Amino acid sequence: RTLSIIGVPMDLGASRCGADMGPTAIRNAGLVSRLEQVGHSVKDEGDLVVKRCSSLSVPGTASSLRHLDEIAAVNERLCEAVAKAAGDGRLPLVLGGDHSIAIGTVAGMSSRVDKLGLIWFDAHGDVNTAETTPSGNIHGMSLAVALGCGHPRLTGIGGKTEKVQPEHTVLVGARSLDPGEREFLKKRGILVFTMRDIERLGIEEVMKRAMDRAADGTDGLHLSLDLDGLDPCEAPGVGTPVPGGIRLRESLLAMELLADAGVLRSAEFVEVNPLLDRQNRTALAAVELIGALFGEKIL
Ligand code: DIR
Ligand code: MN
Ligand code: MN
Ligand code: MN
Repeated sequence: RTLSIIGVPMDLGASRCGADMGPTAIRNAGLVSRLEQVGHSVKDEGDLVVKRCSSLSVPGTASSLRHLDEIAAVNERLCEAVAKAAGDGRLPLVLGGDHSIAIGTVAGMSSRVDKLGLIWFDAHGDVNTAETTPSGNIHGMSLAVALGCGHPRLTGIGGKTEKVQPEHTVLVGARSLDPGEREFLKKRGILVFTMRDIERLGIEEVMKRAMDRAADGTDGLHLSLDLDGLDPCEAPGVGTPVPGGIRLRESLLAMELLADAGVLRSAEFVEVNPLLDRQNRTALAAVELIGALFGEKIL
């Protein structure tokens, strides 16, 4: 397979700086050579340009979307880059950056894939809107935008407003949802596997059910993986760690099951924050997961 790596050094969607260094950290953890060892041919397209902002950590008012202009502009360009790669037959692998960049990735893929399924691996729901956000941070809104809900500057990126259907969208790893998010997920009937479900069913069964939803009746799926879905003891370098997460070994199995199913059209790995990390552990975990997702085998 031919892959396109697209880095997005974005940290405007969260209120902590450092996620902008994620793409560099993941590359330095050995990403390209790992993919080449599995036999893929890799085109590293480098990083998109994201404007620096000095007032990043200044508290903004909740319900006003912070850095909307620049986030919309970057996601427009990301959408184009992803659509171009996919249109040329390369599988887009997007490196973040905070999770607001999923807006552009999903928009780009949905312009190339008729019916796109979506697996959202995350401790959070990312389905806030301007009305429900407790923080004003757009990284907590990107799944809502992909489903067609949110600021028109964001939902308007790419062709259609609804990039994915709720019945083809699955959340895996949820353990920190805001009240408005619970309501949003319930109202739209989105399948959510919380940590409780993973504990009780096991990750294999959860992934089987997740793929049933996201891959059945679609033309393949996008994996949007927030590293904070993992347990912070194995992925400490994230802006909003939540204890009690998915273990690395379970996450690796999840990636292997996705690889075996052969339904993946694109993937993104986001929220790696080297400033909060220890010895690049989180970027190394990301590379392990990417290796498994793209066919590394132990035997
Ligand atoms: C929270 C945190 N739900 C918000 N979200 C995070 O600000 O909307 N998403 N951390 O990754
Ligand atoms: Mn997220
Ligand atoms: Mn998260
Ligand atoms: Mn986030």
